[in-house]
Amino acid sequence: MPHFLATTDADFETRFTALLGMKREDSPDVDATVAAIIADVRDRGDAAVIDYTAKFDRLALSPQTMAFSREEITAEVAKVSAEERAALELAAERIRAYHLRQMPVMEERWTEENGAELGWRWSPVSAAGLYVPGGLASYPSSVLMNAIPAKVAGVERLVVVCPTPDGAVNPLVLLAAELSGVDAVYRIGGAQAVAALAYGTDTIAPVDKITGPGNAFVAAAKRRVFGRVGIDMIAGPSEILVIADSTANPDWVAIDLLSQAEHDQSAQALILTPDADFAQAVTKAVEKRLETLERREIAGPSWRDFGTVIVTRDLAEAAMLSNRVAPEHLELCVEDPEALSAQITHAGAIFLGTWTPEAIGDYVGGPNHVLPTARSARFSSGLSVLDFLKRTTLAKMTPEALRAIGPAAETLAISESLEAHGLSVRARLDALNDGGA
Ligand code: HSO
Ligand code: ZN
Repeated sequence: MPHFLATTDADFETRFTALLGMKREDSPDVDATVAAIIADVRDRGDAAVIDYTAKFDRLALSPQTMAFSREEITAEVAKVSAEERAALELAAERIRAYHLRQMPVMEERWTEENGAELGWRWSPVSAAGLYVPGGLASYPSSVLMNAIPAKVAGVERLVVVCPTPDGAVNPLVLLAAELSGVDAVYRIGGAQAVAALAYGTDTIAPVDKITGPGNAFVAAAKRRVFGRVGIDMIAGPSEILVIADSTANPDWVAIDLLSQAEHDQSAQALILTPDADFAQAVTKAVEKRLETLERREIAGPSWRDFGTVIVTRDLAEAAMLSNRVAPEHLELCVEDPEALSAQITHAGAIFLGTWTPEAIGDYVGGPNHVLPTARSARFSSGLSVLDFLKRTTLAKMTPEALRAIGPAAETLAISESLEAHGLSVRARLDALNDGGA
């Protein structure tokens, strides 16, 4: 049974707070193992990567076969149906167009009255590595969502690592990599792949930023190499929160909830509505859909353990509670989604109106589907071109500008007992005074 709450219940606040603090993932402590793998890859490079791939993926590699060859990619990609190719191409085009609009003005500059010029400039990271899981969660759409923003940002070298247990390859992943302009795809995974990307081996040149989802080993490895390289985020199980009123279709809402529940037994789907009858109808529809859903063994446990139905006093209260959750995905299946959206302050992505199922955003909408989970939308955003750019600040003084603001710098330097700081300003001020400039 999902959790049922009503905001008029006497114990609502206690139960809602418990819900917010609920731990959904059992994250196994793999940190010691991961630390050893990373140390080994740093030490032995390719040889270590090859050994771990043989052990974990039952795949014999050599430095020459670590990356897919052009011929292998062509042969694999030819297996993709015309329909799937066209769908992936449409997705790629739309994601590219959206992320192009996201690009900031690359250089901003302005001049103060005293002549000082200030500003900043954006520049891309030189090389990025994208982790793509193997097996069940090897999503071609996620390749597009990670690789396209990197390319749009101007990343020069973009490589993919994707484990292929027993040699099993997903042709759609290779096609997605090709459509996004990825330079190389390595058939390695796990902590060893993350270590190879961060530190480099004879075969794999090191990158500056690693993005993409992965299992507990990958997450622990990303945490460990952070600092040496940048990382995107540590993603948790997916979440969806739907706010609906009686104008919504309970069956559509039900299947939207299940669309995230089917990702993972630890995924969470929440429905908030002021209409108790509608809440009942959605619950019924979920049960009905679960009877036949292919992934009912995943979606069912997710719905029963973490699914939540909350009846609110009104839509404003639903918006307020949703802000406390800060969901990864928020659907507003209400008559006036724009008005409700104005009340939303914390959400990874908002889907406005009954014609916008979250699945559109997962594939072809354009916005990124790599989004903050586990309430981290309170302080962070989904993946974007900005994740592959960094900002360099610019400052240019004139004699007049230095005269105007230099003395304050000198004063602060002296109060911080940093004599050379003060002197570097003073030397110039003195020269100005001597020269009468
Ligand atoms: N909803 C997932 C992404 C995804 N869905 C990939 C389908 N494929 C996390 O935002
Ligand atoms: Zn999804």
